[in-house]
Amino acid sequence: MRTPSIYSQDDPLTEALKPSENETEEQRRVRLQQETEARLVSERIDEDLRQERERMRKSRGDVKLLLLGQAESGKSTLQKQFQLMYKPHSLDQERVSWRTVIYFNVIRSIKHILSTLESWDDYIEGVDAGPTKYVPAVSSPSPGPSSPMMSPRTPNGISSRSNSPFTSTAAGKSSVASLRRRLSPLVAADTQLADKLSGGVAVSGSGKGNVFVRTGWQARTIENALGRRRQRPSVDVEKTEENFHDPLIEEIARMLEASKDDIRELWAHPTVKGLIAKRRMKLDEWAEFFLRHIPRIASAGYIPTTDDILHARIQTMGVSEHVFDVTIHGKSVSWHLFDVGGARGQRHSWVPYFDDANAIIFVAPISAFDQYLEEDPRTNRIDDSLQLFTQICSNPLLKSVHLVLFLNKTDLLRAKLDSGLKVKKYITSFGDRVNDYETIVQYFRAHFLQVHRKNNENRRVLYTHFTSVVDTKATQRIIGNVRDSIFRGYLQSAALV
Ligand SMILES: Nc1nc2c(ncn2[C@@H]2O[C@H](COP(=O)(O)OP(=O)(O)O)[C@@H](O)[C@H]2O)c(=O)[nH]1
Ligand SMILES: [Mg+2]
Repeated sequence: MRTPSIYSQDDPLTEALKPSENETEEQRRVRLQQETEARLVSERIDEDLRQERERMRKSRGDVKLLLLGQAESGKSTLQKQFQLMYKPHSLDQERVSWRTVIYFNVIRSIKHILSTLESWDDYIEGVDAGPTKYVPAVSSPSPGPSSPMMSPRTPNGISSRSNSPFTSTAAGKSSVASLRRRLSPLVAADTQLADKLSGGVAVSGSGKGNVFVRTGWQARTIENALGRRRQRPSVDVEKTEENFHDPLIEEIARMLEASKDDIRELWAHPTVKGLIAKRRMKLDEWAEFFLRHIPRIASAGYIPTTDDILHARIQTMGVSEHVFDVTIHGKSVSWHLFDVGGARGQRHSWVPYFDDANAIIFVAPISAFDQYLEEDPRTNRIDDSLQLFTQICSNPLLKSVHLVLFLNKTDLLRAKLDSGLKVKKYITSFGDRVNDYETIVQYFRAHFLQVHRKNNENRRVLYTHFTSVVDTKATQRIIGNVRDSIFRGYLQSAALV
Protein backbone atom coordinates (compact mmCIF):
# COMPACT_ATOMS: atom_id res chain seq x y z
CA MET A 1 0.00 0.00 0.00
CA ARG A 2 1.20 3.49 -0.77
CA THR A 3 0.98 6.58 1.36
CA PRO A 4 -0.24 9.04 -1.27
CA SER A 5 -0.26 12.14 0.90
CA ILE A 6 3.47 12.65 0.58
CA TYR A 7 3.40 12.65 -3.25
CA SER A 8 2.14 15.44 -5.43
CA GLN A 9 1.86 15.78 -9.20
CA ASP A 10 3.56 19.19 -9.06
CA ASP A 11 6.36 18.25 -6.74
CA PRO A 12 9.69 17.88 -8.58
CA LEU A 13 10.73 15.32 -5.99
CA THR A 14 7.79 13.08 -6.81
CA GLU A 15 9.72 11.12 -9.40
CA ALA A 16 12.67 10.62 -7.12
CA LEU A 17 10.52 9.43 -4.23
CA LYS A 18 8.21 7.22 -6.29
CA PRO A 19 8.65 3.52 -5.50
CA SER A 20 10.09 1.38 -8.28
CA GLU A 21 7.73 -1.01 -10.07
CA ASN A 22 9.13 -4.15 -8.51
CA GLU A 23 9.88 -2.94 -5.02
CA THR A 24 10.83 -5.67 -2.54
CA GLU A 25 9.36 -5.85 0.93
CA GLU A 26 12.69 -4.69 2.44
CA GLN A 27 12.98 -1.76 -0.02
CA ARG A 28 9.46 -0.75 0.83
CA ARG A 29 10.21 -0.81 4.55
CA VAL A 30 13.31 1.39 4.07
CA ARG A 31 11.40 3.78 1.80
CA LEU A 32 8.57 4.21 4.29
CA GLN A 33 11.03 4.79 7.09
CA GLN A 34 12.83 7.46 5.05
CA GLU A 35 9.52 9.10 4.23
CA THR A 36 8.58 9.21 7.89
CA GLU A 37 11.93 10.75 8.81
CA ALA A 38 11.61 13.35 6.04
CA ARG A 39 8.14 14.26 7.29
CA LEU A 40 9.39 14.62 10.86
CA VAL A 41 12.23 16.91 9.75
CA SER A 42 9.82 19.01 7.74
CA GLU A 43 7.41 19.25 10.68
CA ARG A 44 10.25 20.22 13.00
CA ILE A 45 11.29 23.03 10.65
CA ASP A 46 7.68 24.24 10.48
CA GLU A 47 7.46 24.16 14.27
CA ASP A 48 10.75 26.08 14.66
CA LEU A 49 9.49 28.73 12.25
CA ARG A 50 6.19 28.94 14.10
CA GLN A 51 7.97 29.35 17.44
CA GLU A 52 10.28 32.01 15.99
CA ARG A 53 7.24 33.92 14.64
CA GLU A 54 5.57 33.58 18.03
CA ARG A 55 8.72 34.78 19.78
CA MET A 56 8.94 37.81 17.49
CA ARG A 57 5.26 38.59 18.06
CA LYS A 58 5.54 38.23 21.82
CA SER A 59 8.87 40.02 22.18
CA ARG A 60 7.28 43.28 21.11
CA GLY A 61 5.99 43.64 24.66
CA ASP A 62 9.25 42.50 26.29
CA VAL A 63 11.58 44.65 28.34
CA LYS A 64 15.03 45.06 26.82
CA LEU A 65 17.65 46.09 29.34
CA LEU A 66 21.26 46.90 28.42
CA LEU A 67 24.11 46.66 30.92
CA LEU A 68 26.75 49.18 29.87
CA GLY A 69 30.05 50.40 31.31
CA GLN A 70 33.80 50.04 30.88
CA ALA A 71 35.60 46.68 31.19
CA GLU A 72 35.72 45.34 34.76
CA SER A 73 32.96 47.64 35.96
CA GLY A 74 30.76 44.75 37.16
CA LYS A 75 28.27 44.23 34.31
CA SER A 76 28.61 40.45 34.09
CA THR A 77 28.50 40.15 37.87
CA LEU A 78 25.26 42.13 37.87
CA GLN A 79 23.94 39.83 35.15
CA LYS A 80 24.74 36.86 37.43
CA GLN A 81 22.73 38.54 40.20
CA PHE A 82 19.74 38.82 37.85
CA GLN A 83 20.22 35.17 36.95
CA LEU A 84 20.41 34.21 40.62
CA MET A 85 17.19 36.09 41.31
CA TYR A 86 15.09 35.05 38.33
CA LYS A 87 16.61 31.78 37.06
CA PRO A 88 18.58 30.28 39.94
CA HIS A 89 18.58 26.75 38.53
CA SER A 90 20.46 27.96 35.44
CA LEU A 91 23.32 29.14 37.64
CA ASP A 92 23.35 25.70 39.27
CA GLN A 93 23.66 24.11 35.86
CA GLU A 94 26.68 26.28 35.09
CA ARG A 95 28.30 25.84 38.49
CA VAL A 96 30.79 23.18 37.41
CA SER A 97 31.96 25.08 34.36
CA TRP A 98 32.89 28.10 36.51
CA ARG A 99 35.60 25.93 38.03
CA THR A 100 37.61 26.35 34.82
CA VAL A 101 37.44 30.15 35.09
CA ILE A 102 38.32 30.15 38.80
CA TYR A 103 41.33 27.86 38.24
CA PHE A 104 42.36 30.20 35.45
CA ASN A 105 42.00 33.25 37.73
CA VAL A 106 44.09 31.51 40.42
CA ILE A 107 46.88 30.42 38.07
CA ARG A 108 47.07 33.84 36.38
CA SER A 109 47.41 35.45 39.82
CA ILE A 110 50.23 33.12 40.83
CA LYS A 111 51.94 33.78 37.52
CA HIS A 112 51.64 37.52 38.06
CA ILE A 113 53.05 37.31 41.59
CA LEU A 114 56.00 35.21 40.44
CA SER A 115 56.84 37.47 37.53
CA THR A 116 56.59 40.57 39.73
CA LEU A 117 58.96 38.96 42.22
CA GLU A 118 61.33 38.28 39.36
CA SER A 119 61.50 41.96 38.45
CA TRP A 120 62.14 42.77 42.09
CA ASP A 121 64.97 40.22 42.13
CA ASP A 122 66.54 42.22 39.29
CA TYR A 123 65.98 45.38 41.30
CA ILE A 124 67.78 43.98 44.32
CA GLU A 125 70.64 42.87 42.09
CA GLY A 126 70.59 46.30 40.43
CA VAL A 127 70.71 48.00 43.81
CA ASP A 128 73.62 45.80 44.80
CA ALA A 129 75.41 46.85 41.63
CA GLY A 130 74.76 50.55 42.18
CA PRO A 131 71.99 52.77 43.57
CA THR A 132 71.10 54.72 40.42
CA LYS A 133 68.89 52.15 38.73
CA TYR A 134 65.35 53.33 37.83
CA VAL A 135 62.62 51.11 39.22
CA PRO A 136 59.18 51.10 37.61
CA ALA A 137 56.25 50.40 39.88
CA VAL A 138 55.24 47.00 38.59
CA SER A 139 52.06 46.92 36.50
CA SER A 140 51.39 50.60 37.04
CA PRO A 141 50.65 52.67 33.94
CA SER A 142 53.20 54.73 32.10
CA PRO A 143 52.89 58.47 32.64
CA GLY A 144 50.86 60.22 29.96
CA PRO A 145 48.79 63.32 29.25
CA SER A 146 46.21 64.17 31.80
CA SER A 147 42.58 63.93 30.82
CA PRO A 148 39.96 66.64 30.48
CA MET A 149 37.08 65.73 32.77
CA MET A 150 38.34 65.38 36.30
CA SER A 151 41.99 66.37 36.02
CA PRO A 152 43.25 62.94 37.01
CA ARG A 153 46.91 62.43 37.55
CA THR A 154 49.08 59.53 36.38
CA PRO A 155 51.39 58.14 39.02
CA ASN A 156 55.14 57.87 38.50
CA GLY A 157 57.31 54.94 39.45
CA ILE A 158 59.09 55.85 42.63
CA SER A 159 62.50 54.47 43.36
CA SER A 160 64.05 54.41 46.76
CA ARG A 161 66.37 51.96 48.37
CA SER A 162 64.89 52.65 51.78
CA ASN A 163 61.44 51.81 50.35
CA SER A 164 62.42 48.24 49.60
CA PRO A 165 59.68 45.97 50.90
CA PHE A 166 62.15 43.08 51.36
CA THR A 167 62.60 42.04 54.91
CA SER A 168 65.22 39.34 54.69
CA THR A 169 66.53 39.49 51.15
CA ALA A 170 68.74 36.39 50.92
CA ALA A 171 66.37 34.06 52.72
CA GLY A 172 63.40 35.57 50.90
CA LYS A 173 64.99 35.10 47.50
CA SER A 174 65.91 31.48 48.07
CA SER A 175 62.47 30.51 49.36
CA VAL A 176 60.82 32.33 46.44
CA ALA A 177 63.14 30.55 44.02
CA SER A 178 62.14 27.14 45.33
CA LEU A 179 58.45 28.08 45.35
CA ARG A 180 58.80 29.23 41.75
CA ARG A 181 60.41 25.93 40.79
CA ARG A 182 57.74 23.87 42.49
CA LEU A 183 54.87 25.94 41.09
CA SER A 184 56.18 26.06 37.51
CA PRO A 185 54.18 23.05 36.15
CA LEU A 186 50.98 24.61 37.49
CA VAL A 187 51.79 28.02 36.02
CA ALA A 188 52.60 26.39 32.68
CA ALA A 189 49.02 25.07 32.46
CA ASP A 190 47.84 28.68 32.08
CA THR A 191 48.06 28.62 28.27
CA GLN A 192 46.05 25.42 27.90
CA LEU A 193 43.39 26.77 30.22
CA ALA A 194 43.22 30.01 28.25
CA ASP A 195 42.80 28.00 25.04
CA LYS A 196 40.06 25.92 26.56
CA LEU A 197 38.10 28.96 27.70
CA SER A 198 38.38 30.98 24.53
CA GLY A 199 38.17 28.01 22.18
CA GLY A 200 41.41 29.26 20.63
CA VAL A 201 39.85 32.58 19.57
CA ALA A 202 42.19 35.55 19.84
CA VAL A 203 40.54 38.96 20.01
CA SER A 204 42.04 42.29 19.14
CA GLY A 205 40.92 45.75 20.19
CA SER A 206 40.98 45.14 23.91
CA GLY A 207 43.35 44.74 26.78
CA LYS A 208 46.59 42.86 26.41
CA GLY A 209 46.70 39.09 26.43
CA ASN A 210 43.22 38.59 27.77
CA VAL A 211 40.93 35.64 27.40
CA PHE A 212 37.41 36.16 26.15
CA VAL A 213 34.37 33.96 26.07
CA ARG A 214 31.28 34.10 23.89
CA THR A 215 27.67 33.53 24.93
CA GLY A 216 26.99 29.95 25.97
CA TRP A 217 30.60 29.08 26.79
CA GLN A 218 29.45 27.34 29.97
CA ALA A 219 27.42 24.77 28.02
CA ARG A 220 30.14 24.38 25.39
CA THR A 221 32.80 23.68 28.00
CA ILE A 222 30.69 20.78 29.21
CA GLU A 223 29.76 19.53 25.73
CA ASN A 224 33.34 19.56 24.51
CA ALA A 225 34.46 17.42 27.38
CA LEU A 226 31.54 15.05 26.97
CA GLY A 227 32.13 14.88 23.22
CA ARG A 228 35.67 13.73 23.76
CA ARG A 229 34.58 11.13 26.24
CA ARG A 230 31.80 9.84 24.05
CA GLN A 231 34.35 8.94 21.41
CA ARG A 232 35.77 6.37 23.79
CA PRO A 233 33.26 3.52 23.59
CA SER A 234 34.51 1.76 26.71
CA VAL A 235 33.43 4.67 28.91
CA ASP A 236 29.78 4.84 29.77
CA VAL A 237 28.99 8.52 29.93
CA GLU A 238 26.06 9.99 31.72
CA LYS A 239 25.32 13.46 30.49
CA THR A 240 24.97 15.07 33.88
CA GLU A 241 27.29 17.81 35.02
CA GLU A 242 27.90 15.97 38.27
CA ASN A 243 29.62 13.27 36.27
CA PHE A 244 31.39 15.69 33.99
CA HIS A 245 35.15 15.28 33.99
CA ASP A 246 37.42 17.14 31.68
CA PRO A 247 40.88 15.51 31.67
CA LEU A 248 42.71 18.87 31.57
CA ILE A 249 40.65 20.38 34.38
CA GLU A 250 41.01 17.24 36.48
CA GLU A 251 44.77 17.34 35.96
CA ILE A 252 44.88 20.98 37.03
CA ALA A 253 42.73 20.17 40.05
CA ARG A 254 45.27 17.49 41.03
CA MET A 255 48.19 19.92 40.56
CA LEU A 256 46.41 22.56 42.63
CA GLU A 257 45.74 20.13 45.43
CA ALA A 258 49.40 19.09 45.42
CA SER A 259 50.54 22.76 45.38
CA LYS A 260 48.07 23.97 48.01
CA ASP A 261 50.72 24.56 50.69
CA ASP A 262 53.13 26.20 48.25
CA ILE A 263 50.46 28.63 47.07
CA ARG A 264 49.57 29.42 50.65
CA GLU A 265 53.23 29.98 51.46
CA LEU A 266 53.68 32.26 48.45
CA TRP A 267 50.60 34.27 49.35
CA ALA A 268 51.75 34.65 52.97
CA HIS A 269 55.36 35.39 51.99
CA PRO A 270 56.64 38.60 53.64
CA THR A 271 58.08 39.81 50.33
CA VAL A 272 54.71 39.44 48.61
CA LYS A 273 52.88 41.06 51.51
CA GLY A 274 55.44 43.87 51.56
CA LEU A 275 55.18 44.56 47.84
CA ILE A 276 51.39 44.65 48.02
CA ALA A 277 51.37 46.92 51.07
CA LYS A 278 53.76 49.34 49.37
CA ARG A 279 51.71 49.10 46.15
CA ARG A 280 54.70 47.83 44.21
CA MET A 281 52.64 44.80 43.24
CA LYS A 282 49.10 45.36 42.00
CA LEU A 283 46.97 42.29 41.94
CA ASP A 284 43.65 41.99 40.20
CA GLU A 285 40.79 42.55 42.62
CA TRP A 286 39.52 39.00 42.33
CA ALA A 287 43.04 37.53 42.83
CA GLU A 288 43.00 38.40 46.49
CA PHE A 289 39.59 36.80 47.01
CA PHE A 290 40.64 33.50 45.43
CA LEU A 291 44.10 33.36 47.04
CA ARG A 292 42.52 33.94 50.44
CA HIS A 293 40.27 30.94 49.83
CA ILE A 294 42.95 28.72 48.34
CA PRO A 295 42.71 25.90 50.93
CA ARG A 296 39.09 25.38 49.89
CA ILE A 297 39.49 26.02 46.15
CA ALA A 298 42.55 23.78 45.80
CA SER A 299 40.86 20.87 47.60
CA ALA A 300 39.82 17.72 45.76
CA GLY A 301 36.17 17.74 44.69
CA TYR A 302 35.96 21.54 44.75
CA ILE A 303 32.64 22.92 43.50
CA PRO A 304 32.40 26.72 43.20
CA THR A 305 30.05 28.44 45.63
CA THR A 306 27.76 31.23 44.43
CA ASP A 307 30.12 33.73 46.04
CA ASP A 308 33.04 32.22 44.08
CA ILE A 309 31.06 32.54 40.84
CA LEU A 310 30.28 36.18 41.61
CA HIS A 311 33.99 36.88 42.08
CA ALA A 312 35.16 34.93 39.03
CA ARG A 313 36.46 37.08 36.22
CA ILE A 314 36.26 36.35 32.51
CA GLN A 315 35.94 39.03 29.87
CA THR A 316 32.76 39.14 27.82
CA MET A 317 33.12 39.25 24.06
CA GLY A 318 30.52 41.03 21.92
CA VAL A 319 27.03 41.07 23.34
CA SER A 320 25.33 38.20 25.15
CA GLU A 321 21.60 37.98 25.74
CA HIS A 322 19.94 36.49 28.82
CA VAL A 323 16.17 36.07 29.04
CA PHE A 324 14.19 36.00 32.31
CA ASP A 325 10.50 35.96 33.11
CA VAL A 326 9.81 38.71 35.61
CA THR A 327 6.46 38.79 37.40
CA ILE A 328 5.06 41.86 39.05
CA HIS A 329 1.47 42.41 40.19
CA GLY A 330 0.58 39.02 38.69
CA LYS A 331 1.78 40.02 35.23
CA SER A 332 4.69 38.11 33.72
CA VAL A 333 6.92 39.91 31.25
CA SER A 334 10.04 38.58 29.50
CA TRP A 335 13.15 40.59 30.21
CA HIS A 336 16.04 40.46 27.80
CA LEU A 337 19.26 41.41 29.50
CA PHE A 338 22.14 42.33 27.20
CA ASP A 339 25.60 42.04 28.77
CA VAL A 340 28.31 43.63 26.64
CA GLY A 341 32.08 43.63 26.29
CA GLY A 342 33.22 46.93 27.82
CA ALA A 343 36.78 47.41 26.50
CA ARG A 344 37.19 50.25 24.01
CA GLY A 345 37.62 47.93 21.04
CA GLN A 346 34.28 46.27 21.89
CA ARG A 347 32.06 49.30 22.31
CA HIS A 348 31.04 49.59 18.65
CA SER A 349 29.10 46.32 19.05
CA TRP A 350 26.63 48.00 21.46
CA VAL A 351 25.07 50.33 18.92
CA PRO A 352 22.74 47.85 17.12
CA TYR A 353 21.06 47.23 20.50
CA PHE A 354 20.28 50.90 21.17
CA ASP A 355 17.36 51.02 18.76
CA ASP A 356 14.81 49.08 20.75
CA ALA A 357 16.28 49.23 24.27
CA ASN A 358 13.82 50.18 27.01
CA ALA A 359 16.31 50.63 29.82
CA ILE A 360 20.01 50.92 30.57
CA ILE A 361 21.93 50.20 33.73
CA PHE A 362 25.21 52.08 33.43
CA VAL A 363 27.81 50.58 35.76
CA ALA A 364 30.69 52.82 36.89
CA PRO A 365 33.26 51.47 39.37
CA ILE A 366 34.05 54.34 41.72
CA SER A 367 36.80 52.41 43.49
CA ALA A 368 38.82 52.81 40.28
CA PHE A 369 40.05 56.37 40.96
CA ASP A 370 43.66 55.08 41.16
CA GLN A 371 43.39 52.80 38.12
CA TYR A 372 43.94 53.23 34.40
CA LEU A 373 42.46 51.52 31.36
CA GLU A 374 44.24 48.39 30.34
CA GLU A 375 43.64 49.24 26.67
CA ASP A 376 44.85 52.81 27.18
CA PRO A 377 47.10 53.21 30.23
CA ARG A 378 46.99 57.02 30.02
CA THR A 379 43.28 57.19 30.77
CA ASN A 380 42.09 57.21 34.36
CA ARG A 381 39.18 54.79 34.80
CA ILE A 382 36.81 57.26 36.45
CA ASP A 383 37.45 59.71 33.67
CA ASP A 384 36.75 57.04 31.04
CA SER A 385 33.48 56.18 32.81
CA LEU A 386 32.43 59.84 32.74
CA GLN A 387 33.27 60.17 29.06
CA LEU A 388 31.38 57.00 28.25
CA PHE A 389 28.41 58.12 30.33
CA THR A 390 28.40 61.41 28.39
CA GLN A 391 28.19 59.46 25.13
CA ILE A 392 25.31 57.35 26.43
CA CYS A 393 23.35 60.32 27.81
CA SER A 394 23.77 62.33 24.61
CA ASN A 395 23.04 59.53 22.12
CA PRO A 396 19.84 60.42 20.22
CA LEU A 397 18.88 56.74 19.90
CA LEU A 398 18.74 56.50 23.69
CA LYS A 399 16.97 59.72 24.49
CA SER A 400 13.83 58.12 25.88
CA VAL A 401 15.45 55.10 27.51
CA HIS A 402 14.95 54.58 31.25
CA LEU A 403 18.37 55.34 32.74
CA VAL A 404 19.84 53.81 35.90
CA LEU A 405 23.34 54.48 37.23
CA PHE A 406 25.19 52.05 39.49
CA LEU A 407 28.17 53.63 41.24
CA ASN A 408 29.74 50.27 41.90
CA LYS A 409 32.55 48.61 43.88
CA THR A 410 31.83 50.69 46.96
CA ASP A 411 33.28 47.88 49.12
CA LEU A 412 36.61 48.16 47.31
CA LEU A 413 36.48 51.93 47.61
CA ARG A 414 36.13 51.62 51.39
CA ALA A 415 39.02 49.13 51.52
CA LYS A 416 41.27 51.49 49.52
CA LEU A 417 40.44 54.42 51.78
CA ASP A 418 41.07 52.25 54.86
CA SER A 419 44.50 51.40 53.49
CA GLY A 420 45.31 55.13 53.34
CA LEU A 421 44.86 55.93 49.65
CA LYS A 422 44.21 59.60 48.86
CA VAL A 423 41.88 60.50 45.99
CA LYS A 424 43.64 63.84 45.54
CA LYS A 425 46.82 62.05 44.52
CA TYR A 426 45.06 60.66 41.42
CA ILE A 427 42.34 63.25 40.78
CA THR A 428 43.72 66.71 41.33
CA SER A 429 40.32 68.42 41.04
CA PHE A 430 39.28 66.66 44.28
CA GLY A 431 41.46 69.28 45.94
CA ASP A 432 41.48 69.58 49.71
CA ARG A 433 38.13 67.97 50.34
CA VAL A 434 37.97 65.50 53.22
CA ASN A 435 39.24 62.10 52.09
CA ASP A 436 36.38 60.10 53.63
CA TYR A 437 33.90 57.68 52.05
CA GLU A 438 30.84 59.92 52.18
CA THR A 439 32.56 63.00 50.73
CA ILE A 440 34.16 60.95 47.97
CA VAL A 441 31.01 59.08 46.82
CA GLN A 442 29.03 62.33 46.78
CA TYR A 443 31.82 64.02 44.81
CA PHE A 444 31.79 61.30 42.14
CA ARG A 445 28.00 61.20 42.09
CA ALA A 446 27.87 64.95 41.51
CA HIS A 447 30.09 64.57 38.44
CA PHE A 448 27.83 61.92 36.92
CA LEU A 449 24.71 63.96 37.72
CA GLN A 450 26.28 66.95 36.03
CA VAL A 451 26.95 64.94 32.86
CA HIS A 452 23.35 63.81 32.92
CA ARG A 453 21.98 67.32 33.48
CA LYS A 454 23.96 68.72 30.59
CA ASN A 455 22.67 66.04 28.22
CA ASN A 456 19.03 65.79 29.17
CA GLU A 457 16.79 67.26 26.50
CA ASN A 458 13.93 64.96 27.40
CA ARG A 459 14.04 65.78 31.11
CA ARG A 460 14.22 62.16 32.03
CA VAL A 461 14.98 60.98 35.55
CA LEU A 462 18.33 59.42 36.45
CA TYR A 463 18.07 56.73 39.12
CA THR A 464 21.35 56.40 41.05
CA HIS A 465 22.46 53.60 43.38
CA PHE A 466 25.66 53.03 45.35
CA THR A 467 26.37 49.34 44.87
CA SER A 468 28.65 46.45 45.52
CA VAL A 469 27.29 43.89 43.10
CA VAL A 470 29.16 40.98 44.72
CA ASP A 471 26.93 41.55 47.76
CA THR A 472 23.94 39.39 46.90
CA LYS A 473 21.48 40.58 49.52
CA ALA A 474 21.99 44.29 48.91
CA THR A 475 22.10 43.88 45.12
CA GLN A 476 18.89 41.88 44.99
CA ARG A 477 17.11 44.61 46.91
CA ILE A 478 18.37 47.18 44.42
CA ILE A 479 17.40 44.97 41.46
CA GLY A 480 13.86 44.82 42.93
CA ASN A 481 13.89 48.60 43.10
CA VAL A 482 15.12 48.95 39.50
CA ARG A 483 12.52 46.42 38.33
CA ASP A 484 9.72 48.45 39.95
CA SER A 485 10.87 51.70 38.40
CA ILE A 486 11.26 50.13 34.95
CA PHE A 487 7.82 48.55 35.28
CA ARG A 488 6.24 51.86 36.15
CA GLY A 489 7.63 53.29 32.92
CA TYR A 490 6.64 50.15 31.05
CA LEU A 491 3.03 50.27 32.26
CA GLN A 492 2.81 53.96 31.42
CA SER A 493 4.01 53.38 27.86
CA ALA A 494 1.73 50.32 27.53
CA ALA A 495 -1.21 52.50 28.63
CA LEU A 496 -0.42 54.92 25.82
CA VAL A 497 -0.59 52.22 23.15
N1 LIG B 1 34.68 43.51 45.44
C1 LIG B 1 33.93 43.74 44.36
N2 LIG B 1 34.22 43.12 43.20
C2 LIG B 1 33.43 43.38 42.14
C3 LIG B 1 32.31 44.24 42.19
N3 LIG B 1 31.73 44.26 40.97
C4 LIG B 1 32.46 43.45 40.18
N4 LIG B 1 33.49 42.91 40.89
C5 LIG B 1 34.53 42.00 40.41
O1 LIG B 1 35.23 42.65 39.36
C6 LIG B 1 35.56 41.74 38.33
C7 LIG B 1 35.03 42.26 37.02
O2 LIG B 1 33.62 42.22 37.04
P1 LIG B 1 32.77 41.86 35.76
O3 LIG B 1 31.35 41.75 36.19
O4 LIG B 1 33.36 40.71 35.04
O5 LIG B 1 33.00 43.20 34.91
P2 LIG B 1 32.49 43.53 33.43
O6 LIG B 1 33.73 43.57 32.59
O7 LIG B 1 31.88 44.89 33.54
O8 LIG B 1 31.52 42.48 33.01
C8 LIG B 1 34.97 40.39 38.74
O9 LIG B 1 36.00 39.62 39.31
C9 LIG B 1 33.93 40.75 39.78
O10 LIG B 1 33.77 39.74 40.75
C10 LIG B 1 32.03 44.89 43.45
O11 LIG B 1 31.09 45.68 43.60
N5 LIG B 1 32.88 44.59 44.48
MG1 LIG C 1 31.63 41.18 31.34
